[in-house]
Amino acid sequence: MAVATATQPGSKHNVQVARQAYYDKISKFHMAPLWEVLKDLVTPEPKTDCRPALWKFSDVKRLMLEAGDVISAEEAERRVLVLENPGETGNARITHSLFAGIQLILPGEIADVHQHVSSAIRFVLEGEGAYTAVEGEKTMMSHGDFIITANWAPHDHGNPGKQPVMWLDVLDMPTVNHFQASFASHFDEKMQKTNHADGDSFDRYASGVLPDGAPAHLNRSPVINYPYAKMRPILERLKKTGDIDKRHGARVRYANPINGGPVLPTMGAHLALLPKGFKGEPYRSTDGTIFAVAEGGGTTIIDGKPFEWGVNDVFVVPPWKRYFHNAAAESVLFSISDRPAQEALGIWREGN
Ligand code: 1HN
Repeated sequence: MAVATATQPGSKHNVQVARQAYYDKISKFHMAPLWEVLKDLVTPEPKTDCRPALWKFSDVKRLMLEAGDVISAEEAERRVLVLENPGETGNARITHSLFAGIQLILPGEIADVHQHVSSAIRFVLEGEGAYTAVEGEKTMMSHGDFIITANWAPHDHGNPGKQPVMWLDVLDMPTVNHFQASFASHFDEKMQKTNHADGDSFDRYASGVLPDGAPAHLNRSPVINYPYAKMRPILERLKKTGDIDKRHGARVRYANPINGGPVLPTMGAHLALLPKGFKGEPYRSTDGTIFAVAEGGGTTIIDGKPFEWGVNDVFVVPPWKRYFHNAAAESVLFSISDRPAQEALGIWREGN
């Protein structure tokens, strides 16, 4: 009986050697064998480097205030600490598609006006007295306010108040850079001229009327600030009438009042109230999701591991990892993800 050895034609070893020689040859023509990598490219379930992670506000605040001693807002352009996903260290992202960071602006500081293709949202964590100016509207920032800065919208921030102000920034920058479509520009002046009063865009577009002649199609919301003071009572109404989703709690979706769609084409956000003692049912979806705690305290089990959270903590759930929330106290969770982008492309899925 013939025994295959390393020297026989047709042996496993010879096949490997012949294939490698072939791969080396085709590589000179900038070609490669799909069959060697197919299983890693077309996975039966989502594959991600993103890991579940949580940032305690007590750490974030202490370290962020130290950054105030190290660099001024002007020198930094934006004094932001990147929340780096531990599975994507060095890549300046919290999920594969989204950037998240914490920004600090100290009393007396301004952050100059600029614009870029990346859309941004801000969710205000702590402090009063700072403003952001977006597309001619200057809006004061308070805890829980959800502020959008759409693609190419000029924006600058300032703090004429007395307290340090911190907020969560989330940008679709990794998505824009995936398409290699980034542009940015600066203005000669440090602050933009603002002729729209605080709350102007909310009152104009989100009061059941629209300015006559407003566009019927707009792929981003014209509202700059969705104030927490206006959103919080709506959650209370949902709670009172028992409109509580078994997975998400009493939840609203931040909407574009022009068409009911998401606030931005690349990012969508929700605000959810979890009643005290809420024990959520498991949920998973293909959009890796960033949570910020507006109120309360509880635990979210992500992929079998508990993450305990309190006010202003930020945590992230990777794509398709199963999670459920337990609320020790009545809690309010803000969340944001790339779901609108995935839905537009027809690739978003959810499950339990
Ligand atoms: C940016 O422009 C801001 O305008 C914040 O406040 C964070 C992160 C990456 C790129 C641009 C801001 C940012 C950013």
